[in-house]
Order: sequence, then C-alpha cells, then structure tokens
Amino acid sequence: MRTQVVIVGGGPSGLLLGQLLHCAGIENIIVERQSGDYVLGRIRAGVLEQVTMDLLKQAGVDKRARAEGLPHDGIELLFKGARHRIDLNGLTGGKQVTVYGQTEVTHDLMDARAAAGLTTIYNAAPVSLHDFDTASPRVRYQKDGATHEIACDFIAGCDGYHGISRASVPADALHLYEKVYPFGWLGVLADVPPLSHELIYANTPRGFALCSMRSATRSRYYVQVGTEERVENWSDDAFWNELRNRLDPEAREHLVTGPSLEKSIAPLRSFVAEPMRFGSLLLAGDAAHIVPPTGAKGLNLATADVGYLSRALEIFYREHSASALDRYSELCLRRVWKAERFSWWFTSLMHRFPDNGEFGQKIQEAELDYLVNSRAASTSLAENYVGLPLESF
Ligand code: FAS
Ligand code: PHB
Repeated sequence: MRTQVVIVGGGPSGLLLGQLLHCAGIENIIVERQSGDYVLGRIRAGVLEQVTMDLLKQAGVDKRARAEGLPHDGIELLFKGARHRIDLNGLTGGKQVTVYGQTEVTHDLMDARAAAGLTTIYNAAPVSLHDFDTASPRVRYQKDGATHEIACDFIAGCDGYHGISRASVPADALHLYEKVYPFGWLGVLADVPPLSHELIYANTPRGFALCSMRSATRSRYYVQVGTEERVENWSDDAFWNELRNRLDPEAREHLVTGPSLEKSIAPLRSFVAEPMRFGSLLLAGDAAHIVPPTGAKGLNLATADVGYLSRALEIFYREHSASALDRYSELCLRRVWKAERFSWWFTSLMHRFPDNGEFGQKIQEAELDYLVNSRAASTSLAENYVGLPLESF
C-alpha cells in the first residue's frame, strides 16, 4: 500500500488531522491499535476552545458541536465556602468556550471519515515505524495474522502518551520534561442534571473538586484523590458523599446524584517531548505533551498541533516548500509551553498538596483572594482559559 501521510493513532488528533488533510486533497490512512468502539468508550475532555471549534468547522464536522454544544461565558471558583465568578466573556472581549465532550468530537470525526470513504485500519497491532529519517518512511502493522506495510511521504504520530511514535525516536534525539503530581482525579459520568449552569472549580480543605457537564441532562464530576487510591474502592455513594463534602451549601442543595455511567481515576502529570519533528515523522497531541486536566487544555492543545500540521503539509504539497514543516515544532511548542504553564499554575492553585505546609496554604489563599479581586489577574486566567490564538507560519 502507499499513501501521502500515514497517521498513527485514531483518537481526536489522528481523526481531525485525517479530516483536515482530506479537505486539503492530501491522501491519508489512519492505523489504530484498538477498535473504534474502544476509542469511543474513553471518557475524557469536556471543554473546547474557539480555536478547536474553528478547526472542527474547517474540517466540516462542527454542525453537531454548534447545535448541541453548550456555550459558556464564565466559570466559578469556590474556596473558603464562597463562589466567585470569572467572567470569561467580559474579560476577553467576547470570547467563550463550548462544553461538548471529546467522545462526541470523536464520534463526529469518525462519522465524517466513514462518509468520505477514508481508510482507518482498526485493531492494527503491533505497529512499527521505519526509515522516518529518510524521505521514504514506512509503517508496518499486524492484522488478521498478516504483516502489512504502507509506504508514505510522512508519518504523523498521533498515538498518545503511550504510543509507539515517540518511542521510535532515538533517545538522544529527544529532550523530555516531566512533572508528576502527588494526586489524581476520580471522575464520574452520570445521567443527572448539572448542579449549576457553569463549571465550578473548588479548592477545599478536603481537596479539589470540579463540577462539569456534557449536556443539560448529563454531568461530569471530579474529586482530587491520593495516588494510592483505586477506583474499585469507590462506590457511587462514597463518591457522591465526598463530592458533597467539597461543595458550598447552595451547590449541595442542587446536587442530583445517580448511578455512574463511567468512573475512573486519571493520574496528573505535565510532560513535553522536544522537538516534535524527526525527519518525516511529526508528533501531535498527547504523543508530544500532556497537561493536568485542570485547565481543560489537553484536547485543545492536540487540535492546535493538528491545525499547524495540516497547514504545514498543505504548504508542502501545494507550494512544494518545506518552510512551514521546518517551523512546525517551534510554533507548536511555543503554544504548548504556555498551556503547560497555565495548567501547572491552575493545578497548583486549586489542589491541596500534601507537602505544602501552613505557609504554602496561606500563599494559596492569598493568590485566590488576589485573583478574584484583581481585574488584571482574572483577565490573565480568562484569556488562558478561553485559549491563546494560533500563529501564522
Ligand atoms: P489519545 O490518547 O486520545 O489517542 C491516541 C490514539 O492512539 C488512541 O486511540 C490509541 O489507541 C492509539 N494508539 C496508541 N498506541 C498506538 C500504537 N502503537 N499504534 C496505533 N495506535 C496507537 N483533556 C482535557 O482537555 N480535559 C480532560 O478532562 C481530560 N481528561 C483526561 C482523562 C484521561 C484519563 C486521559 C488519559 C486524558 C485526558 N485528557 C483531558 C486529555 C485527553 O483529552 C487528550 O488530550 C486527548 O485524548 C489527546 O488526543 P490524542 O492526541 O488523539 O491522544
Ligand atoms: C470535563 O468536563 O471533563 C472537564 C472540564 C473542565 C476541565 C477538566 C475536565 O478543566
């Protein structure tokens, strides 16, 4: 087989890249380790920046997100028993975010890919990358007991943190940066109405909590838990009781509980691999970087990488110029590191750290007090939360 771009990984990065390349007339094949149902079954992100909505529109897959997504103009911070609204819209000159689950984005992208008759090879494992230090890279995979090979011009490594793409790069060609947090997020998805129409981020003596949603009838909640916690030790009742203990009285009054549709614990880490290009191999999304989900940046960083990559490949094929590809890593990483900083800062501000001590606790309280009483500080939070603009090549 031969194509122009082989995309390793059929999550949101790979699917969006495939769609944008298709729209630009660039042939591509996606090779995905899991089944389509498995990919759809992962419950992850919930908040889309306008940059992501614009890229979904460019890919021709934004119709349902615009119709069913929930535009949000603000978020609330809860600490010391009181809630403080951050007016995202007013502080950023009219910008907003859209609450629309990653599962739905993935669904819409899968449907569009199938409708366009594009090739996605599921249950392809193991996958291996070859000769990406040349202009004739190849991807091999096993399927149905046979070995297959695809020749191509470029390989897009969209296979996430645990993927094969970054792992295929010689260790001395990579510089890794990592910070692991001393806690995780226990998350529950349930078909119960959200307790508030906007997201509530809580910093409480028992730890962080987040009240989010997927629709007017489906809610997503998280509580900070220790890294030793196991999801099988958390009944639904235990989760709801712990969440209640982290809410203010009004929120507690409006909390509707019910059986969990999904319950999982996600570890929190900050991670960046530099650079993001190795000859004909280009990394995008979680394959290159991870952020703690506090700032809702993970999926949005992935889509931004893909926006840059699809544009750079379009310039290569249309203008026969590698100039944009040569700048791909630089442009992505400039935005990645700003989102890494924001996600680290927001995580540090909203979570209880075992070794913070009394002084650290007082600093956290002072920063929260300053944040909600300073227009400059709130504006900084707001413009990072709604997402920073993309640069031009
Ligand atoms: P993904 O990991 O989503 O997709 C990679 C794909 O590659 C997968 O389908 C995988 O099966 C496939 N793959 C892996 N190895 C392969 C191989 N060797 N060969 C072929 N295919 C291979 N972000 C937020 O903004 N908010 C959140 O609340 C949030 N919660 C999260 C919770 C968890 C548990 C995790 C892990 C992430 C969370 N994220 C969140 C971040 C998440 O949404 C990612 O940013 C997003 O999935 C990135 O998409 P991809 O880069 O496509 O990577
Ligand atoms: C979610 O709804 O899953 C979500 C929302 C905002 C975040 C993290 C997760 O910051």
